[in-house]
Amino acid sequence: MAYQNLISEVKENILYLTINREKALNALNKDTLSELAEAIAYAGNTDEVRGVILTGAGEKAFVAGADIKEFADYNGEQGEELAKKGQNEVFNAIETSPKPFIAAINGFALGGGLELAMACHMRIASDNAKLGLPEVTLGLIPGYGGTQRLTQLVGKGKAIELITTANMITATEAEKIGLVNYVVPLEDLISKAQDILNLIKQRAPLAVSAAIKSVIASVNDADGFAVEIESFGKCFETADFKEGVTAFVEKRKAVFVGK
Ligand code: DAK
Repeated sequence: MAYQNLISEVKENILYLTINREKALNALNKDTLSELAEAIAYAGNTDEVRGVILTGAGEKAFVAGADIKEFADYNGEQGEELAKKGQNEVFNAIETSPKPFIAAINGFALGGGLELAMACHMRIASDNAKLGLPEVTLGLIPGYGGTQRLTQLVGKGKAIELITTANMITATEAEKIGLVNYVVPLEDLISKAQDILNLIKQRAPLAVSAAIKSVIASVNDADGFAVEIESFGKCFETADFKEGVTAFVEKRKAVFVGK
């Protein structure tokens, strides 16, 4: 897929998405959000992709926020339209994707950039990364789910502190409060994300998707227990379930087909 603001490449069943506006610290403008929306939908719909690594171009920023220059003169209606499209087609679409998304945070993850990372299923940060939600410095609040997802990840007290002070924190602090899963040197960032996805690739694809769906139901108003029960039942109907238990009994490695 050829995009203007996004580098998209599938290698060994992993989709690598790199937001490519390095001069603007990979700030999210409307076109970038549209391209992301398309790539996210593609990842969800093709068996070729077993997981996604989302990162930013260069060594300075993952994403330094929504593009402030672009939305500076938006009116309420345009703001609402941007919010609806972004929330549904990008942020919620990542969170509810059947494929695991890992944010590889290679520098500043601010505002909408941190919100994008929080919509992913896991976050790995390089040791130079800085994370924060500075929206109140612009007279805004996080608008791509940040107030909700930060609270889910770090709890109410820390979320309110981070959002109302607009403080940036280091990758190490972010790991301490549960905002990122791991902190690694910048040069190991992508390989750490690959290691996780390579493990997931060995597991039963439909079970992986069902597990993500059930976990996400716990944070999204749904009855998570009911979702888990239904998803669990569906696993019994898959060929991969039969293969998994047969392989166990036969003391061999399971070969899953995603059916
Ligand atoms: N938007 C546009 N351009 C940005 C940008 C951003 N968010 N962040 C950086 N840039 C641009 C800079 O303007 C500069 O461009 P030139 O001046 O060279 O043309 C270039 O990137 C390099 O940045 P700096 O020169 O500032 O680099 P420094 O190393 O000095 O500083 C910095 C790095 C990350 C500390 C600084 O750039 C900075 O503070 N950036 C802004 C961070 C920020 O406030 N981000 C949050 C934005 S608010 C919505 C939902 C959510 C949102 C919006 C709408 N809806 C539901 C509709 C989210 C809002 C936000 O994210």
